[in-house]
Amino acid sequence: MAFTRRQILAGLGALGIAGLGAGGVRYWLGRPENAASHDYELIAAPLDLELVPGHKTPAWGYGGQAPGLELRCRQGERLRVRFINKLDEPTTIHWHGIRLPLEMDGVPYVSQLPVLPGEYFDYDFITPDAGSYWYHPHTASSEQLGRGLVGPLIVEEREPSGFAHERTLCLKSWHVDEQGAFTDFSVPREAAREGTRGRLSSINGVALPTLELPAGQVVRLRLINVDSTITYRLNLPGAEARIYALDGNPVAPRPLGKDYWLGPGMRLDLALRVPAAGTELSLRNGPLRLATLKSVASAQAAGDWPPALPANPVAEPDLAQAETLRFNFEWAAMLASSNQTGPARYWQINGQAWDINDKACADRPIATLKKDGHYIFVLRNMAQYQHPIHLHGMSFKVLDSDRREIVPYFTDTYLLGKNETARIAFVADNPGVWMFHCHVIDHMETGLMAAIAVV
Ligand SMILES: [Cu+2]
Repeated sequence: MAFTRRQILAGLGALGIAGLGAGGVRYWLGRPENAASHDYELIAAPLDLELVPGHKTPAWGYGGQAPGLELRCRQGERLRVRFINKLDEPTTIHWHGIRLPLEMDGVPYVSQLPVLPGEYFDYDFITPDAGSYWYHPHTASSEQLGRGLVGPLIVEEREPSGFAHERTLCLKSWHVDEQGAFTDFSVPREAAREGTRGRLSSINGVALPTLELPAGQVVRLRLINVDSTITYRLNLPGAEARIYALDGNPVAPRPLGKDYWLGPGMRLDLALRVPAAGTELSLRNGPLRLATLKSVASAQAAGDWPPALPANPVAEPDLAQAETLRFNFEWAAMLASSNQTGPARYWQINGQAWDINDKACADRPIATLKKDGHYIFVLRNMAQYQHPIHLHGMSFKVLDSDRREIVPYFTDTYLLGKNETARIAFVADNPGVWMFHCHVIDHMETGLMAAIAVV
């Protein structure tokens, strides 16, 4: 793969961009009133946060906030982000769930060179699918995501969706102590198990927030799990709530039910009928409150449930002609003690552990698919820990599982439960070398990643 020469920040002057720094982000070409233009300038830089009252946390943010600025585009239109690295270390941006060309995928040494301190990179791609997505680095992930480099990317439907109100809720736990100081983002004994959890839970960077919602209205809640480890068991006791989309992709609306397990990287679009003014609901993770949703008086007439969202244009796999490939996700910690060189390897796929320090790993794809071929992947979890399995570049259809009832749906991340075997299928319609990995960052960084080539 040939890379364009890295551009240096000094070159920005010639483009007439001045005053970078304070504020951190703005549209850099402006947004003409009547034209479809989604152009951003996005800076990654250190950012002090007050996560614990009275204490500073030395976070890193996008656009002067953590989680980062909400980027918005419209389905079928072009998103352009001039990304400027003002950190002291290399980084990239990966656009989770967006089906885009490989050069825009943000994986260092696979789709681009790392963006060095002081440099910029222009991300420029069409967003083919509407829905809730997010962005984050694909370099030094446990620390970079851990310090706050995560942000929402919302792709609006081509036509108005029928939701008059919406809120984006980014769920993240912070690895901080009582003084707001960062603790270890990755602890080996946790990495070899469920992953290292942060202690301070938050929504949009605030612990236990109260969110005001308009009484009588149906509000679209875009819940995005930007956490590195935690699977949230989301529930809203006493609420009238319906699921409209999973991981960006619309489903036939159905009640939220008892709970929904949202693994790292996954998204849930929920419609909530906000109760009478003055009512409070608890958004919870299992029994733990994450936020209070408080109903406030609204002058608008009561809203009704919008129709189902239109399907995204994802190719339908033909199971009759599909080739089947098997992937075993294995716990390999017992092997780790005999391997004293290189990074810890606690996990592997089909006997192979990814080495995050080996730039050539992607030259040895675990599978090579034929462009436009139809494939069934059998995903088998050999361990007692869950793995949210994510594929870059293409969406896949979840077919079935030996552990639960599945209504087939398209996604980019499937939460593979303990000892579960599930089948997914897709058309390999995007050429490139695509990462295929667990989104528990500790698992990914200690072996649970592979490359899938489409040629
Ligand atoms: Cu995992």
